[in-house]
Amino acid sequence: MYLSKALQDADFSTTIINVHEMYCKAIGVTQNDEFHRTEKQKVEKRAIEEIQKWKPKLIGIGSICSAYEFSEKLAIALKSQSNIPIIVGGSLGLPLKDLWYKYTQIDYICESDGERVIVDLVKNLGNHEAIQKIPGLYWRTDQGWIGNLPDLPLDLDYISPPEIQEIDYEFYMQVLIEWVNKTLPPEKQLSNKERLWPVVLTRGCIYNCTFCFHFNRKHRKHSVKYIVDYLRYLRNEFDINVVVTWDDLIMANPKWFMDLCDELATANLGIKIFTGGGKANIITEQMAKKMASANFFRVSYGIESGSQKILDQMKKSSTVEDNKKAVKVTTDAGIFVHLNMVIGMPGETKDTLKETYNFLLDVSKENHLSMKNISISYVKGYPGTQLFDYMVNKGLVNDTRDYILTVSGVGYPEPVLCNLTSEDLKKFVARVDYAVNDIHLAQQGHFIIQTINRIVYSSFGQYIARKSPTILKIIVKKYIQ
Ligand code: B12
Ligand code: SF4
Repeated sequence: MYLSKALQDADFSTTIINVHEMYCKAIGVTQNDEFHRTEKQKVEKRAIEEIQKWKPKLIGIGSICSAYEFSEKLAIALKSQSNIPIIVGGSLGLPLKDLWYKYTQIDYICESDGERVIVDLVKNLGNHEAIQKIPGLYWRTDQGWIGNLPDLPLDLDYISPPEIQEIDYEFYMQVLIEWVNKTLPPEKQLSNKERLWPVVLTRGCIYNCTFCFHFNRKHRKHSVKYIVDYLRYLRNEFDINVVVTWDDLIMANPKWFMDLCDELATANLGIKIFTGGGKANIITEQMAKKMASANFFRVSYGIESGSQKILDQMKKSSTVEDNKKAVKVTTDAGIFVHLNMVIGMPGETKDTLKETYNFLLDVSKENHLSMKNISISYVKGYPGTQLFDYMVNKGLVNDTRDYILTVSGVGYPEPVLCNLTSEDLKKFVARVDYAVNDIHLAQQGHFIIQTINRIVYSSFGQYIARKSPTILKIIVKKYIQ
């Protein structure tokens, strides 16, 4: 949508084929099921046909590495029909450049912001010399990719906000509400009458965590005025009353961020903000209070681990104490806090897991958290990250394409990167689930449900779970979660 707007501003016409929306409309929001494979393939065939019918001057493909399988298929199908130039961008592009080179005939890869790159490219199609001067663009040669360093202005206001009516936004809002609600407890969930839209206020991150992908280590931002004006526009024109921010690290520049909070509080736009991108070593009591007065109602932090050894190994630049403080100041400010945890990093042991277990129990007790505040992922190395390079060096990935086509999501422990087994990791998650629920139910005075929770996680409950997992799932869903 950003790229389309930039091209339209430069007087080119564009069409967005939103394959994600097509999947959602055909099969619903959860599309990972094997069961849906045939339906997905039908959608993909339709998407390819639509693009071929349209015969554009340039085709751009953007997504993340998990969409490589279809994107490769798409690029091959399109190139087999015509020689329309194709450019790939986002984290789907550069981290997978070797696969794009070997398995497809795509012409260009964009590194970082695409707004200027795509406009310059379209303007200069056919003029090879001019194309080779575009910052942030890679082009195919017989020797491989050659490219120019990107031009990354720290002030993002040169970028026009996307036109939300370019896609079926009413439908997309419902998809997003469903996604957001999965992360909130019942009393905080959004009704389907609410109007939610994603926004990007800053781009990039200054940190260097081993499992996270970035093109560079810069943090770039819009001005406070740009953001307030844009949110006002969304409120007035589309009645948006909730926004979700997709920034990597929203609070990287504390002064700018607190100024933004002050302006939003003064503007009083009637918009609630759901955000990720919290950083435990940056948040302070004062910042959390300002966030609350600016109507931030949920913030998540990459807490990751209760073990300092693992935090250091991840290059997280935060301490266990920072993490405790972040949860406390956020909760005290009346904002729903979300803790993203990741287990199974190289070096994870029973002892480091025990530290994480104790950490989660302590913060849950102190701040009255439930499992709705906590999500535990199994670590995954994606191309472009230090963790992925580690996996390649250790021989855990032999062929990047095979890996990317088969790697599971963060809800599955395999491949295991530490000396524990996938069963150890799964048991850890179950233990945290049980213990945090147990504390929460007692704190809420729900003693009968607490007893059910205890039975479910007792040896007897686990025996039933093995015999009939569906019954257990129903009990957990109905009474405990
Ligand atoms: C929102 C988000 C999600 C949402 C997506 C919701 C949705 N409906 O789209 C959810 C929570 C579902 C999600 C899930 C996952 N995500 Co995610 N997600 C993000 C996030 C925070 C924002 C993406 C975004 O829209 N950014 C805003 C746009 C404007 O920026 P952009 O995409 O970079 O695009 C610009 C440039 O890259 C370039 N560009 C992009 N595309 C194109 C195309 C062309 C042709 C051109 C020229 C340029 C271009 O121009 C754009 C404008 O300047 C990013 C981190 C980030 N802040 O970018 C991670 C990120 C994309 N996610 C990531 C990952 C790993 C995942 C998961 C795989 C995690 C997991 N293991 O489960 C899953 C995958 C889900 C799936 N089914 O595939 C990684 C991807 C790493 C990689 N190497 O690909 C990222 C980069 C986080 C990180 N720093 O590591 N994610
Ligand atoms: S995990 Fe968070 S802090 Fe670390 S590099 Fe990624 S966005 Fe930055």
